[in-house]
Amino acid sequence: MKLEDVKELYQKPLLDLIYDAATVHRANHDHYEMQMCTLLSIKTGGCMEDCKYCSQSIHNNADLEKEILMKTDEVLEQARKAKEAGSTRFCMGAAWPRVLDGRAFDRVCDMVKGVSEMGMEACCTLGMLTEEQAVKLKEAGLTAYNHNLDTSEEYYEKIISTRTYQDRLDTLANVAKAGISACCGGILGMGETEEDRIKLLHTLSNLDPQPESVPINMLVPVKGTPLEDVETLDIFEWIRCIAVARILMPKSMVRLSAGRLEISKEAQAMAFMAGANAIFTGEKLLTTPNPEKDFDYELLGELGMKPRAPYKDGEPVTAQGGGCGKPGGCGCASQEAA
Ligand code: SAM
Ligand code: DTB
Ligand code: SF4
Repeated sequence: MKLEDVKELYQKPLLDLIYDAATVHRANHDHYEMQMCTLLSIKTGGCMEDCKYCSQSIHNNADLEKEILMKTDEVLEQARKAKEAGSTRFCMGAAWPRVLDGRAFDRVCDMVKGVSEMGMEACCTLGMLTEEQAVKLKEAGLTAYNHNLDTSEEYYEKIISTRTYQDRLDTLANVAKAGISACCGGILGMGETEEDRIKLLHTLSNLDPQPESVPINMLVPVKGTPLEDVETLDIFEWIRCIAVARILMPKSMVRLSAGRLEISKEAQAMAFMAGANAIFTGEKLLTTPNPEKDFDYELLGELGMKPRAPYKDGEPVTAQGGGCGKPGGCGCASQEAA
């Protein structure tokens, strides 16, 4: 779709937009299902990039303990716990600007292999990546690689100066060449304009192939970062972006990522209506807090929704759905992996 058409869509009356997005959502997905995912920071802090929003950049002054790359066993233990808690996708994040070949990367490949063998979708976000490294991750069993465009190309250089938009696009191309699905989205509420949000959605939807997953992060204003005092984005703008993402990328998982802790359950329900169908569960994202598991399962229950089954090679691993398979789920661990 052309930029002008995306703009026209974006500016529709909100309730019409949500109605249209809900229609697209129901035609392409089971709208009762929510994919539950867990994040783990496998290497925390000390990152050389200067992303203005990030707690992990050495250029910022966030109060954060740096941690070296975790051991494979520890990561797989966390993955097992996440699976028991009902998660079907496990995403490992490292505060690296780029992947360097060597023992650390080999260890990450072992982690991916272990998570995949548990019957969970394995996802990584490790910064920039070459095609050869992407192939290694694919061979280890990686389902998806998270690499966000974050905002429009124009606003990007106001947020990050140590890399370019083209660097991001190059990594996304390497991921696609290796046959790995891309998880690619952005951050809203960084002081960008409506035009920037429209351009981001336009660029995301014109990626070829479209991202399998589109994380929509609401900025978590971390103390000690240059964006700590940025004005909070109106929640209807957040919902508008989710609806437009759903219409432009009908088959993608639209993933509510950072920022949910500050968003009311009513607004989250509206986002589900507008087509969001994946959330990160667990009380921590990478370094910032997230709603507790009970909040999420209660909300799904109240709305008559249920956790989604994991998918491997396009086929569901379980026939019943996540947890016990009851609508709304109960957070139980009775998930049988094939
Ligand atoms: N270093 C890798 C990279 O930048 O691609 C991976 C880790 S990075 C923390 C993953 C994503 O988290 C970023 O692309 C950004 O979209 C999101 N993120 C980081 N800090 C955030 C914050 N304070 N609020 C919202 N989203 C944030
Ligand atoms: C994404 O887009 N959001 C997640 C995941 N991909 C890796 C990360 C959110 C991080 C929020 C800030 C933090 O916890 O440090
Ligand atoms: Fe580093 Fe990623 Fe944080 Fe940027 S977003 S500072 S690349 S960890």
